[in-house]
Amino acid sequence: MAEDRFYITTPIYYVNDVPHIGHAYTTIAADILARYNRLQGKTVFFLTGTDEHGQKVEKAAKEKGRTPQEHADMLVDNFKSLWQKLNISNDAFIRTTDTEHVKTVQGIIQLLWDNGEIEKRQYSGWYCTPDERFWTEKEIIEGNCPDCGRPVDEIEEENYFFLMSKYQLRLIRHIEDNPDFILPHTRRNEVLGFLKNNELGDLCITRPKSRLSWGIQLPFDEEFVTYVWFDALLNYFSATRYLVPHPEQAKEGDFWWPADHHLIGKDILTTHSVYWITMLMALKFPLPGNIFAHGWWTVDGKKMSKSLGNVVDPAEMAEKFGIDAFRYFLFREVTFGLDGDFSERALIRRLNTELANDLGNLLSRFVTMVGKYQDHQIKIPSGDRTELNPFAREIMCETLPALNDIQTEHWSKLRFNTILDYIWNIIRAANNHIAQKEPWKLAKDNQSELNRVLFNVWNALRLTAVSLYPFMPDTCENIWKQLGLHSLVEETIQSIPTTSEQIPSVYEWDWKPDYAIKVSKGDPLFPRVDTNKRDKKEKKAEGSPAGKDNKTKEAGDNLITIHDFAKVQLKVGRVIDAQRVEGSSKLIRLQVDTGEIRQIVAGIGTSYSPDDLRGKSIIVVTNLKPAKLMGVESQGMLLAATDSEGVLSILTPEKDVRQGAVIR
Ligand code: ME8
Repeated sequence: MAEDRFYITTPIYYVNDVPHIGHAYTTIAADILARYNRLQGKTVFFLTGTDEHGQKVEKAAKEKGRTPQEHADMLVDNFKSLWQKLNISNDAFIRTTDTEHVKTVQGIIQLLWDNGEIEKRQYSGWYCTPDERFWTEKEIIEGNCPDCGRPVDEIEEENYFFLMSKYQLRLIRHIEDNPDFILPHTRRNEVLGFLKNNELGDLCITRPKSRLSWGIQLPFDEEFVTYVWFDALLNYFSATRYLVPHPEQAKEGDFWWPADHHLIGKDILTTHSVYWITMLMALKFPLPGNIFAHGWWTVDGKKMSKSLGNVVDPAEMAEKFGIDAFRYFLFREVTFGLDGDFSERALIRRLNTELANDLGNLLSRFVTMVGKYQDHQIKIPSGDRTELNPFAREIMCETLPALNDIQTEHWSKLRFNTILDYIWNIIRAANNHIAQKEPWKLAKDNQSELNRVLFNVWNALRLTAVSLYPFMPDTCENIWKQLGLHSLVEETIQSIPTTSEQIPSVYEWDWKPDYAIKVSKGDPLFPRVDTNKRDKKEKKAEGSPAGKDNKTKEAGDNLITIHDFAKVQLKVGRVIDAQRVEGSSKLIRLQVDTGEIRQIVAGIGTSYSPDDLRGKSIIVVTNLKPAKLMGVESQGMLLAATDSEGVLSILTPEKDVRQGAVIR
């Protein structure tokens, strides 16, 4: 991969889905990385798009009396306009119905056919129409799809198969040799566990036209089309042939291929880490640098679904709270990689405290003071160029290097909320500095110290703006302007050192533009949301008397009473036996003695092996309704903590306690 270019992708979303916060999440994450890399002076290609072939689009179009193409043409704007509203800086938007994409897919499938990587076979399997996926007899659960739980149909037909199975060992080796190839590491372990415990099959990549015509026709057999996964995954490559900033570079070898990161949700990890990578191996194309599978958003603790009516519209959130507050919340609230729960209340809490109080107030107080005490001028203290004062030293020698230094790997491992933590250290340090130094007192009798303090805060705000820009681009340009500067992006890029000259970087303490700096007040960055007013409004809407129990509500929606807690029966159990559930890298079946023997199926297989568990004392919820996981009954649940990398740690009593002991 060329050092000076950066290629990032999102999944191409099903065109007939209504875009929601899940789609926005992946796309904003890609936008953050694209903007960060542009600020580093790299040439960036940021690709998103829509997946338009397949049965679901064909069926929906028919129901509406349209051709599939007309249907896709109408729906694609839902995504394009949302990305505009959310300030997404994608360089290209690919549609799998683009003529050039279709041609590339046909060229590639022909190549694989010519090289003996594809075979025609009689096939029978269990087909899940909503997921457009075949399952084997072993995989289905009581006649239902193991993924979505809906009924599957048995289908027998001739089809073309990509001979994926022969790449199984090579794939395992590649993942083992490249520890960061799949991130977070828990997902990598899941894929490795799956590949090591299961025999990889070959991949059915076609449908007979008689059953599905809305796909890409095979160049060597007009009775068949290829669609969804084979067609869709190839978008990442085909875009580098016709949508890149400089297509001529695509022709000269591989300037744009492979991608640095494929960002996806955890739902499509197998298709990317197994199907896609083995396809690339068969094509002898270089492999991408990383596949990052992030976690899943629920809403107020529930899965988002049209039937529950809880699908969150990102455009509505951005309108209500501001684009940047919404973007910030998504990456501040949850470690990228883990699952998260969305609620407006949590967003408002962060908006009011971290954005309006910590950052917004800091800027507004600072700008007011510079106006009042220094006639809007920033005066650079003479000594500061050679020797940093203690405040500057802390930021320049500790916080910023940790934030920017690629050695810390925060950016390359997509640790967004760790990065935000560092940035907030700068903001808090600046707020403390003002509180300690009391510039309003210095203004009376110590002009030179006042200059220094205000210069310190100016710099802290300036460094905050450049560092925070990828997350909140408009807000940071606004801060930059209020600080008396012209253009954050242009001035940052201009200040990047070239090999021959040493131009001071904007990340340095003594950076200043070559024009007079005039600090000027703008609109407040983040107007506070009045939670009392909002609660009253909500209560009114619910028809209940307003204002009565606002206080308890403020304290947290998640509070439960002691009676609620008493409903949960917790006991100490001893693990008598543990075995992996066949076909799953995550699930372990435990026999646990809690005074009686019960079977528990726990999703801990990526953090523990069965051997680690035998003989262990654990805490078990014993009055949970039994549930089936991959067809195996679980009579309870064990308790475990998750760290920021998603690694689990099972809770165990501090002293030796008999099995069956009640926890209260
Ligand atoms: O799977 N939480 O498209 P898709 C977090 N066309 N992310 C979510 C989410 C949620 N609740 N819901 C959706 C497809 N996503 C294929 C992809 S790629 C070659 C083909 C995000 O419209 C997440 O990125 O179902 C997930 O992987 C993607 O949307 C699935 O989008």
